[in-house]
Amino acid sequence: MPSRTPSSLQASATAPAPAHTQSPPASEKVLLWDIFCKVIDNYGDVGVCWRLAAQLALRGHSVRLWLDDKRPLQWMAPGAAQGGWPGISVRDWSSAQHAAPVPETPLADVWVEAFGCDIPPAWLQSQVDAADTQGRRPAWINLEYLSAEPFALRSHGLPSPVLQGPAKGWTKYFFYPGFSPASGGLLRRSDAQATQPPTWANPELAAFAPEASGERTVLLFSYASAPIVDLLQALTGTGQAVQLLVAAGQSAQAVRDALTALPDGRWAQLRLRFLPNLPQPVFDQLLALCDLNLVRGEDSLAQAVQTGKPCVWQIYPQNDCAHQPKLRAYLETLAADAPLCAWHAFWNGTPAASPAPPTLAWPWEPDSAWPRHAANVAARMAQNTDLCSQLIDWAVLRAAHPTAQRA
Ligand code: TRH
Repeated sequence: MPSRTPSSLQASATAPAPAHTQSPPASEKVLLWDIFCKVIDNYGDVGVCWRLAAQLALRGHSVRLWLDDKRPLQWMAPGAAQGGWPGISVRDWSSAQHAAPVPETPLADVWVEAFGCDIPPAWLQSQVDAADTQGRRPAWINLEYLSAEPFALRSHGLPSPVLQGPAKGWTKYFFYPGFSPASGGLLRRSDAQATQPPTWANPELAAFAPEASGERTVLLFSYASAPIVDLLQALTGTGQAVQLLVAAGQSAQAVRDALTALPDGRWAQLRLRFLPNLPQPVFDQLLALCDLNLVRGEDSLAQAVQTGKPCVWQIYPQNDCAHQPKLRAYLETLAADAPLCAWHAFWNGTPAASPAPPTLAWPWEPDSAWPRHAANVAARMAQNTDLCSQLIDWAVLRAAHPTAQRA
């Protein structure tokens, strides 16, 4: 099996500039990207694609982001759907589905199919015709879900021949995000202020700043299946003033249900603050400011891990527990210690988990190793080439050498 990264790319895989440095090398060729995203459920599909689009645009590239549901952008990236973000044009998936595109959609340099969404055939046919006319083919990437599992590393960068449809005979390539230097890497924070240290003085966060009395802040961004009552009880038993910032949606509903089910007053020393849906850059800053992040899905996990702050991941629950191997692979990659594994077993309802919450470790406890471990993991991630840079490197190489194989 050929090596994953052509030697010419390995040079670019050296340790990148510190995380969140957006300014590209002056020599970087800018490209036109089509990113296709079908929103399955929750927000991560849009979240990842928007983050990638924003990073590409910050580096001078042009992006057409094709979405079948733009609604999350109303709060995730206000103004984006109305063309408010330079370099990014948000397009209706349906406009590619029912008719060949109008001439203003010139052939892109790169196609990114997010999470195997399959490009609409009508649009694909017209773009294949354009490719045949122009004698060049876009670099075609299937951007997969983040995973630490071994199969993802084995599959990263491999070619996938197109066996049917308008592009029969073409080749697309798998890109797997990951935590390892041999993976596709992680997307960094996508805002232009990403180089600025986050602060509670941010106008959109100031209302949620902790009290000066040494209050700790925990962010809750979870699925409805999370053991919320056990969490609230555990938080009230730490002997530490805590404010729990509850993300909008499933988390907020689950907390409100818990409060209804249990007598008032039980949570007296716990400050509960319900958040609005925040713009993605603001949410990223919040992750960097909290003492403990309880995150879910993939994108908020990737961001939380890179903040260097302690975090616990609630993996997307699946009926056949297929998500458990993915969780185990993540914890192994982090070299998680027993308390962190216990937290994840409790928070994900892992069958072996004790029915009642174990004595949960808290990162603010004296001599806790958790903050140091989290900072070490973030430092490791910062040394990996980020996903956006890897995608650009490969697409630029492919544009210059159409037969270039990343395999
Ligand atoms: O919303 P999620 O659970 O999405 C997940 C992922 O898409 C996962 O791949 C998929 O398998 C599963 O759904 C079905 O969690 P995730 O991945 O963290 O995506 C949330 C996005 O929303 C992320 O980009 C952060 C962003 N966000 C904000 O911008 N503002 C907010 O206030 C909140 C709560 C989230």
